[in-house]
Amino acid sequence: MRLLNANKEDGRAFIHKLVNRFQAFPEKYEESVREIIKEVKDKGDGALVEFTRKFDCPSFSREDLEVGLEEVERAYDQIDAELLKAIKLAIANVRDFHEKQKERSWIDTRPSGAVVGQLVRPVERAGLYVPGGTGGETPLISTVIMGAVPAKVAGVEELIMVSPPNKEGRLHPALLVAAKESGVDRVFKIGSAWAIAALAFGTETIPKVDVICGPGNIYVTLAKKILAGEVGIDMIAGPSEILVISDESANPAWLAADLLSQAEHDSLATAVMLTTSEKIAKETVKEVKKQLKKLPRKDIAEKALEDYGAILLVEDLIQATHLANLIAPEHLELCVKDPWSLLGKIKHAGAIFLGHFTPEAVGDYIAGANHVLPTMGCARYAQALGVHVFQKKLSVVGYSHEALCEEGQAVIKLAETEGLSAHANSVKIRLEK
Ligand code: HSO
Ligand code: ZN
Repeated sequence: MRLLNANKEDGRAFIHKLVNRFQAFPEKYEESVREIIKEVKDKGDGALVEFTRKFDCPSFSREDLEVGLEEVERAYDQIDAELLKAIKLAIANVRDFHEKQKERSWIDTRPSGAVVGQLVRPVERAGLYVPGGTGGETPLISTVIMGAVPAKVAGVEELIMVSPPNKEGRLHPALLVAAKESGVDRVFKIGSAWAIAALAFGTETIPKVDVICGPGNIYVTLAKKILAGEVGIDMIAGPSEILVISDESANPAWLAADLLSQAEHDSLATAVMLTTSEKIAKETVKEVKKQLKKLPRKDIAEKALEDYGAILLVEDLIQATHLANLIAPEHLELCVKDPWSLLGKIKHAGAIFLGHFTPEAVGDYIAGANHVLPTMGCARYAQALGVHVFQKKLSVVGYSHEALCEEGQAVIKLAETEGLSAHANSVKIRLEK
């Protein structure tokens, strides 16, 4: 892992690359994704079966598309009691956190007698994409929970989950249990760009949804980007990112573990630390090397650290917060003596983790905050997946005769100035005696 100085040439160049990381978003697969989308639009289920046979499970047929009730019941027998307990705790915490995000409808009456307000309504049907996880062997249980619970808290009537089957045409039992426990209504075994297209258009078997959420690989992400508008989407999510800010009070072994925890996600992941302490910087570099050797996903993590991994020395913690705001990381850990004193200075980050005993992994799994977060600098304007993705606001307006008398002239004036006399007439006609 490289050790740089944020105030020297190489450090500045690395920060520049980091700040502009959205530009590295690969668009080169766009043509093939567009072709996949067209196939699904034209051929429906037929295209889904064809793609799934070719890329996931050679013996797949149309009858295999939906997960049956017995399959879900069997899944409960296939996972251990401790895992079920962990799933239930995660769901309870995620539900508790997201309940607080719910917005209320409101209606106000003005002195004129006009009534204005907003109704908050859920979308009727939502789709949740859950990645396959290395051929179905590393099921992203937490991603099921992070997508499903906010949707159900929002009041979505029908929640559809999709995930690619393994070679035998199955989904991991832990995924099915997490789906059932989180309130998912129907589960389909399809993945990649064809799953997104199926949710966006609907097929003979797959219901068309209003909103699609959840992370995925580059094919999934490009399909969401192309179909956004046709269907609502949560965000364009890139590879995982962690930015750690540390001072001399931090523990290098813990810092290294946290950096590696995100590097192991993806060879395109970002794992960066800004530190005020040269001693901590050097020891963390050593620790990363040591811990990396023992990781089963060593190759992935190593590649990530090569491209987007660095430890940078900064002048002081104030400079660290300035740089963090510029980078707008998905995850920001404040591994410093007094994290609360830095919190007020953080303007842009997907999620913030306070102090030495809050590794990002607690947020990934159990704290209740959502782990689907804006990446690639989008935290400058975007936020975590949440209840808002599944709700919309409907404006409500009601005028009385008196209210229209009071404000109608202003409508007439504005409408006539815009050259829209029918608009003006619709008011005049009501004000005539
Ligand atoms: N850190 C990932 C989420 C995740 N971690 C899932 C473990 N499982 C992106 O925020
Ligand atoms: Zn993670």
